[in-house]
Amino acid sequence: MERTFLMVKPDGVQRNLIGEIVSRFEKKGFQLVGAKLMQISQELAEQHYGEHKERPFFGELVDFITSGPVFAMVWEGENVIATARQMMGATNPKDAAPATIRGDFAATVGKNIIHGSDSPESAVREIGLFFKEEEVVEYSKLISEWVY
Ligand code: DAT
Ligand code: MG
Repeated sequence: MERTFLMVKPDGVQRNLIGEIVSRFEKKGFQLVGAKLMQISQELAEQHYGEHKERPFFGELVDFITSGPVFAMVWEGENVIATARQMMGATNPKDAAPATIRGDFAATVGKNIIHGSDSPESAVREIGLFFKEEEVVEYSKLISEWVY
């Protein structure tokens, strides 16, 4: 089963959106297999956003993601990487469709509420950056027979 890394960013935590966001992925039928509230270090932020280090907004991005606690998660399900990206909405909330997380709750690209892995390669990389192997739990739910 496919896995992805999702994270409620500091703005989402401050705005009390952890429950709302977890609820959307639960109701869709995805399964939570890892989660923790944590403070991201400067070093982890720079690693996580390494692909953007030459971009003009890199400094702001690192400052923002380390500005308060985040809620880091691993979710499992068929096609969860691409479907979660669709449920998140476009990177810039002004382009994000209604009924997406960014479309419903965010107003500006610098505070867009949620991160999600964009490919199988980044999912593996990001899960490995944020979670120890024993922090991701293997389990099954009877309800999955009613989802798949
Ligand atoms: P996403 O988070 O949708 O994967 P991304 O990987 O292109 O988007 O960028 C990472 C984050 O960087 C994004 O969530 C918000 C910020 N960002 C992206 N483009 C930006 C821009 N032009 N100005 C300011 N921040 C930006
Ligand atoms: Mg990205």
